[in-house]
Amino acid sequence: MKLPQEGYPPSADTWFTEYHSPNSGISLKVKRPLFSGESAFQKVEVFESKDFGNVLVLDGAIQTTEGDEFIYHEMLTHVPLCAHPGPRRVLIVGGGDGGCVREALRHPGVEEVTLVEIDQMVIDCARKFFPGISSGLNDPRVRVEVRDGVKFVRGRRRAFDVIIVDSTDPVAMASPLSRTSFFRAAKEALRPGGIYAAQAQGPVFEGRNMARFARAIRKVFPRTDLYLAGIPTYPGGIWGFALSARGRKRPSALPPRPLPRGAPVRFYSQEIHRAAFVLPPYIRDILG
Ligand code: AG3
Repeated sequence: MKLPQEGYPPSADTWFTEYHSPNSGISLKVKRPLFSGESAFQKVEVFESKDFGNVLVLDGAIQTTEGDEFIYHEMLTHVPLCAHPGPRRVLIVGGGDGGCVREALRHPGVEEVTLVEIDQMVIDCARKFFPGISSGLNDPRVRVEVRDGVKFVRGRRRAFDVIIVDSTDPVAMASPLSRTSFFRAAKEALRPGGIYAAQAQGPVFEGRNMARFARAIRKVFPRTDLYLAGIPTYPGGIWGFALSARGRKRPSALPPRPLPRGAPVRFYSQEIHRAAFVLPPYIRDILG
């Protein structure tokens, strides 16, 4: 462990900072820039960090780091998939890095995973700079569609057991993914007993957005429960997810099926699954 004075002040080296407010943010020391490009949709950057491995940044916001991606991808994928009694067809909207695809493929019953990512540049960067995350994209059970997820979902009827929305923050490009019209289309696209899960922002800096998101989704899926995981490189370090069920039971009450023995998960477990729905009172207050 380095003593703080050896690595400070940060200005002597190159640091990447994502600002979470005008007054705070997270900084990672850059070992080496790897990619910077402007797609039709967003600014795409990849760099190697000292502490978290390779980092994918979209429009200035950290999306994925090799060091802590397992927490986010396991929690966004296994919570809905284990809450479903027997998922066979899975749709992932966004998530072009392939992390949710990789996790979904750990379920032996899953026959088909469709990934609908709007930005080819994200997929290309994932294949090149995040091989351990994107590995599942070449699996024969996976169909990759480079398309707008909103348009893809519209008009599909009872096609999927689980829909996972792994989007960027719901500003600009990703905002249609948190509108009631999208939630309605997604509900139609679910088979009976289907489960919907989405990243729902963090309560620390985005509490109001998180509350708004919860209200919007409950208009379409009255049975929606929020759950949390600690993710070191996301704003505030605590991240929220929404789990919605088409059926009659509250999604947090659906007993989690076990993962196959030996599945290489590092964060998810049945205990974590149940515990993640227990919200601290200050977060319950934020959510109203
Ligand atoms: N998608 C959601 C990341 C949100 C992070 N927000 C931020 N850093 N402001 C992550 C994609 C991973 N597959």
